[in-house]
Amino acid sequence: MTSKSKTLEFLHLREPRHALTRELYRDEDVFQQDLQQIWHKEWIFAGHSFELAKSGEYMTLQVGDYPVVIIRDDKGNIRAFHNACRHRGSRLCSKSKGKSAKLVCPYHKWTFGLDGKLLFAGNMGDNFIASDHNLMPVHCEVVNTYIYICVAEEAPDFDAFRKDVSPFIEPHRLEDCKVAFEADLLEKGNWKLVFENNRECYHCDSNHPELLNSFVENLSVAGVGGDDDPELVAHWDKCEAAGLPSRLVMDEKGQYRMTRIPLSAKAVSYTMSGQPAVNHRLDKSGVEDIGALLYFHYPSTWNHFLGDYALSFRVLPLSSGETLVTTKWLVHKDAVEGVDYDLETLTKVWVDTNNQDRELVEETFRGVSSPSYIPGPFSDIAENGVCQFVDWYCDTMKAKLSE
Ligand code: 3BY
Ligand code: FES
Ligand code: FE
Repeated sequence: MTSKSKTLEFLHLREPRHALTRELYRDEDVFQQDLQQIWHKEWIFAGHSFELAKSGEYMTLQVGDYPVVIIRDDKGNIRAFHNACRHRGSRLCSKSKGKSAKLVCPYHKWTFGLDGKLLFAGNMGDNFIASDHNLMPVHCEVVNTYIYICVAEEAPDFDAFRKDVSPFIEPHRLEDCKVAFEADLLEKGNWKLVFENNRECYHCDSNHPELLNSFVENLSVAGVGGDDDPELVAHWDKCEAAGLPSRLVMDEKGQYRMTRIPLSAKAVSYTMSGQPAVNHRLDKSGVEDIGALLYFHYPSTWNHFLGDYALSFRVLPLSSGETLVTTKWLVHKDAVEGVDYDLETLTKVWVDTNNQDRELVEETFRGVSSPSYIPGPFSDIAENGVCQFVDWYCDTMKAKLSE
């Protein structure tokens, strides 16, 4: 049986409104299909344009089998390339971030311009045509500082997402931000468990004491809709009157969603006290308690925007049982550490929350790895979000595997 048909068979064995089966988390063919059908085809969040402020600044990441480098060129454009030399394939950049006037391969010094052109290749003789060996571009789009890349030859449409997400992020003025703190977490679990865990707060009461100082689970937010929740509708109305798009927007295919939720009474930020961590607001709405704007885009990112800071999360699968989660704490670029904010106060809640979530993911990965594991049912009340993610995954995979 091919790896495709084997994966399709596993997908058909999933019962509606139930967790995924052991094989869908553990099987190596399924993982290869996750890469080929999703990670190698979809738009993947890489990082923020303000991290590449000057020309020559670059960042690297690994999207499944593909090493990618993203760089700001001499004209100020952000470009992405396959991070593999056109000579014998060495990675050009091995650091996760850096700055370089040109991309010089460490192996035999082939040298590429920031536009990907091969500028120098020693000892290649007269018949060598340099322009046949430029770097291979990777699709790259930037929306309100969010750099998305797609390693497929043909990328899916990006415009619908751009049109939907941009009005939500715009008032938070991310282009005026900097990364105040960044943390990589290597989670020993399948990437789908990481996103499933993020899409429900059924686990919050018993696991996230720090987060619950400010975060209130709003059950209608997790799934779709929310129009029937008077508190949520009142929050949307208040924020929209102040110029902040807030009403839930869900992609028709379920790949992305934006919505703004209220925080608990008196809390205006994710801090232990509920008070702002940064003495410099991002938005100009004039409303103090705007709550949190949430946006996710499958399979690679979820995000929170508060009045005083924002958080971006990036998920990358390293193997069937290992996932890299990178969190960035974004503050206004003029906010000074030690004066306008204190790192411990800023990062405490989500450093703790991330660690707690990592442990939940790892324990679940251990449990679902048992041959005795039988997928249990989702709660109709508290697990509509996680069911929405799992349905998106199964529907997307089935559609692509049957193409
Ligand atoms: O995974 C979590 O704990 C987060 C908290 C906020 C949204 N999500 C449920
Ligand atoms: Fe890059 Fe040889 S592999 S110069
Ligand atoms: Fe959690």
